[in-house]
Amino acid sequence: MAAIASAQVQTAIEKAKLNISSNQPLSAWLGSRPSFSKPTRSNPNQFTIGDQTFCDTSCPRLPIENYIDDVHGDSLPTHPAVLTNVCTEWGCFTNPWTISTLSSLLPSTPLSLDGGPGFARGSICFGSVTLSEYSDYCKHFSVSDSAPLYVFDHRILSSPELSSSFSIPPCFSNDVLANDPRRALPPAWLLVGAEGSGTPIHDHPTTVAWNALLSGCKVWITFPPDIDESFLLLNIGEDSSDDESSTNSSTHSDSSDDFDLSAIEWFSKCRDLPKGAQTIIQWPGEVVFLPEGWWHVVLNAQESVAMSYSIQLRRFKE
Ligand SMILES: O=C(O)CCC(=O)C(=O)O
Repeated sequence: MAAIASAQVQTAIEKAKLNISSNQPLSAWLGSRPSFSKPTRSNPNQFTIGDQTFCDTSCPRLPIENYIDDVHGDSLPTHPAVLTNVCTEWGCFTNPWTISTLSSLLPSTPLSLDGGPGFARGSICFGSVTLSEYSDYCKHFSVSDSAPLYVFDHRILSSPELSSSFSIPPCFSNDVLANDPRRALPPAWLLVGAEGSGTPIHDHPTTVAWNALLSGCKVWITFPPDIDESFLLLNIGEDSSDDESSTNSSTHSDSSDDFDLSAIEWFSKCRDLPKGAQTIIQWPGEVVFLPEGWWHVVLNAQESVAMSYSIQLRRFKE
């Protein structure tokens, strides 16, 4: 690795790539990507990638005022929902955080960088980059990568520069796992994503998640906790739709070989969604709420800035 690194590292992004996956040459990150048409404000409910079109399935949109007195979140839904009116008065929404505004607020702060192709999926906070370096990557270089890197940072939201720009809704204010050493991952993440970056499919078995989008556009697919996992894996093979030995449709198989798909690969390989799956096209100011155990895969259909929280409510029973 040292030999590869000294020969090839030129930029912070390249260094991050080698930290994220030291056994892969930089060339392994490059590749073509399926083209997609971004949802737009005039056509806000539709997203097309390759030959697949995903339409927003009208997930319930619920005003946060419904939960204003529920400080333990007991009455939050048990299905995915979009919470509205959460961010209306937040400074980071009225003067929205974008890569450019955040770069001015945090000119030289290193932030954690992850994402990329399937081989990098196990990485959590292995890479590091400033927002101006990441901005440069988004503008000029991310398009050469088969799956772009994604700023996913769990420290910066509590910094003085950012923490006064938003407030935690009361229904998310009591985290049973606060200060609990059994917590698997930190609760609060700033997400800054190039177009085409995303979060591969996963669930949070014991925590609910809420994700506030401040700029850009995200496309989510969610699945109930009891979904047949073969639907998630999408190990459809490059030409399985032509494979006559395949008795099932090309939507799924029971091999786990492709569990490590990046979000963009997952979307481009996905065919029909099973019953119970939801497609959510999320716009700035909307908060996606996911109950405990729901699976999700998320693609930044436009360059996006969001914050993502994962907390355990007292309603969760082992
Ligand atoms: O990329 C995203 O916005 C989704 C983030 C997510 O799934 C998570 O934080 O658990």
